[in-house]
Amino acid sequence: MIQNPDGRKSISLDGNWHYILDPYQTGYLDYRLKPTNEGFAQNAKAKKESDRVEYNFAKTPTLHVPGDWNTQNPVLLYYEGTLWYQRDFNLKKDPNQRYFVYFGAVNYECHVWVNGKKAGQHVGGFTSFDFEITDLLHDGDNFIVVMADNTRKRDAVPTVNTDWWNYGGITRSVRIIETPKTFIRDYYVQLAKGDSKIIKGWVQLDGMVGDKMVDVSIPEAGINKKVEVADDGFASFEIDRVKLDLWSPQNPKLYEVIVKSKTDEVHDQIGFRTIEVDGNNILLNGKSIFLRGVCMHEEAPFRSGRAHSVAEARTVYHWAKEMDCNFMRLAHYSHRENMVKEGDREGMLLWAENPVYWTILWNNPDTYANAEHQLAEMITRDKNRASIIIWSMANETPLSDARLKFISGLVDKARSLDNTRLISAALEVYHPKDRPNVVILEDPLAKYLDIYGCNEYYGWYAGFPEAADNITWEMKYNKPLVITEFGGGALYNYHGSKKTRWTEEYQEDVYKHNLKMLDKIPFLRGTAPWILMDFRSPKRVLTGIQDGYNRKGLISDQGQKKKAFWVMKDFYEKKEREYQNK
Ligand code: GCB
Repeated sequence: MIQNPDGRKSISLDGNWHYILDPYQTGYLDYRLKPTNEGFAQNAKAKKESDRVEYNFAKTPTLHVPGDWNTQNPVLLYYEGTLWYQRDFNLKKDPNQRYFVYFGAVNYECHVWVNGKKAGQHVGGFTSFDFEITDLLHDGDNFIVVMADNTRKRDAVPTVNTDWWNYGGITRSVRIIETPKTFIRDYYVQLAKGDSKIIKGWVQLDGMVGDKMVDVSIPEAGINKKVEVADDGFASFEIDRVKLDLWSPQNPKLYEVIVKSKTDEVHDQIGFRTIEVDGNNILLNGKSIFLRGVCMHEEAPFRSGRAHSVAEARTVYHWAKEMDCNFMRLAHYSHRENMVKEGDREGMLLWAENPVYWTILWNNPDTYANAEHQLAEMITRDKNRASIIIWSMANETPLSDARLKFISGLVDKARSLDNTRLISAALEVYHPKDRPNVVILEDPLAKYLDIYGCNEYYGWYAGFPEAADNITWEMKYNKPLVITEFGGGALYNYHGSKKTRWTEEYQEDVYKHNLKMLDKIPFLRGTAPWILMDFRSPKRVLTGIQDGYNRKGLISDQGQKKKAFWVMKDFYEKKEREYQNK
């Protein structure tokens, strides 16, 4: 994957693309259900009136890219299956350059052709990828065809059952990146684990044609390091005795970092901070912090659908800051790059998550390979972002040996790619049979994690709000606990007694009782209630209340704050004061 597409010379392919809805995969399979010669990918046109060509992109309507297809045409709201996209573009091809088509994400599987020739295919709905198309491009007019398929599959990651909308299509930006023959494909520039005086990193060149040196410089910090490149284009480096103004929520300082080779140069904005655990504490730049968090899906405020813009990212962060948050759990999959970059600028600490959700096929090696691949893509893209402090492996996964092997394998992979961030997962609560009022945190996966993440729903799925009052928490490990979900549903502006489900008063009461319980846990170092904003989910079928939305938002899908929002804000203001002098 090409690191930092924003820092490259590129042309955008965002805009209107023609599309053909193809539920029977006619563009791909013949009437015996055998693959054709890549059917619609050819973008064939009838030349004579007698020609039989049974499709014509030029006459079809368009969809906007980036964007899910579901919310652009009412016919597509529930559509799950195959859809073909096509657009023309013009490009002046320089014979001395290389070209890549870069997708921010396509949900879920996609196949890409340029000028009728296959460029590549990709699986996984939330990560970026690119294909080299230097040899497929023409100088001048070109066309690109993408087949996107969001069919849910039992052996996929995530699997068939999730509590969010399966938005399909080219959900994030597309561009063509132009590079020199030898270019800087990837780089990693971060403080060494727990050491604010040493920068450790590496650079990977692609298409080595004898470059010997790369330069890594941070002019504002007086850093300029020349590094020798090995034959495979790889160069690792260490810069010690650095003096940097450290990144934090109070001071989201970003430095311009320039990586330069003989033929290429990439500029990035990177923040430097350390993140560690020490017993029950989470240390940011060596100082104990409390993660004043909230969860969020990649759902667009006000309009519903997949969010994609910077403006939408800002809206969400500003709501969270209004609640006095310093932390956001980006659930349940990798969110778009501009969300994470905006997190860097806003000073929001982030939890990034792989879509290993509920009950995927733990014993299936292909499912594991898929999960590991998506994890690697997430870390590859975001490993230079100061805001991301936690990689989450999974959410609410029932205990079994196969699951333990699967997720601990992912932990090893994550640590091998990035040893500086913390690893966690959102786990479930367990009660010992003889002590029903005790939560015992003893998931065997915890041994592999830096932070014990835990979801609980006292007062919503488990009993009434008072249920939380008598519960005490015990943990078998000397680690920080972060409550990665709690909460309950309420329809905005539905008022009544606190005993009436779905009222704002009921939800408020859930929050009050839960926060009282949680605040007593000595090893608690963060909370992220579920969820900042109502979001679409086809599982939520209660007419008049849910109407296709999960209503656990502290804010409605139209941006209206519910009563529980203010309860959370009070709690966070108190926590902020408490941690100021630690
Ligand atoms: C959970 C899941 C989350 C759901 C939420 C709910 O435990 O992790 O994806 O949306 O509960 O609302 O039930």
